[in-house]
Amino acid sequence: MQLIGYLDSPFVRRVAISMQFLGIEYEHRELSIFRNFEEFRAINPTVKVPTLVLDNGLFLIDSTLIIDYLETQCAGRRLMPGDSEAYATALQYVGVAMVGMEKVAQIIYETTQRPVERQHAPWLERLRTQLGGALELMELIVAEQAGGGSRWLYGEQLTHADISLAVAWRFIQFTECVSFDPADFPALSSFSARAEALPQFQACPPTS
Ligand SMILES: N[C@@H](CCC(=O)N[C@@H](CS)C(=O)NCC(=O)O)C(=O)O
Repeated sequence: MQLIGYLDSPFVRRVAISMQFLGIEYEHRELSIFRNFEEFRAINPTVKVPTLVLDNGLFLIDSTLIIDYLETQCAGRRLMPGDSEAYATALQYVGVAMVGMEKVAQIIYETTQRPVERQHAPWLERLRTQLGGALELMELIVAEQAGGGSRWLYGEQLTHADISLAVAWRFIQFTECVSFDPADFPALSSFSARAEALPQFQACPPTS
């Protein structure tokens, strides 16, 4: 199996880290959606990362769908809480973290792919407001459900909620187009520091 995409994409990184936790081996292929557009297009005409190329040549896209495949078809277990109520909250937390990632990605595209004079300020303002909303929720989730970042959300084992929140915060914090003071997000900062110290996260450094 080949996972395509740089780990500077939080969507690629959440898949890579999940594969570490699930013990699934893969080849990592670093292709850029911009610099390697034509090469990428030959593999996957939609040019989206993450792309997972299966051994039979089929390719999968979208981190959540890829994770679904990996868990149900390869690992036989899921990085989700078993209890129904906890499962629902974990889905909500993953969703909030995914919006955080998505809004930063949209801000990056708006500010790096358009000439300055063509950038639409109200649209950027909207994206930043949505990102702020996601971040406030992320901080609240970790503060209330993970002891202010001193523990994981659902006990000893990390779930996709833990992985997504940590990956999203790392992405948001180190992206130049947005700036937030970590001091305003103490729970997320300490949660992220603990997650980033784990071998599964260390194996997937967000470099480009
Ligand atoms: N919902 C998708 C989002 C993936 C995504 O937007 N990836 C970005 C890179 S961070 C991408 O492929 N951008 C290229 C494009 O949209 O044209 C997922 O979870 O995989």
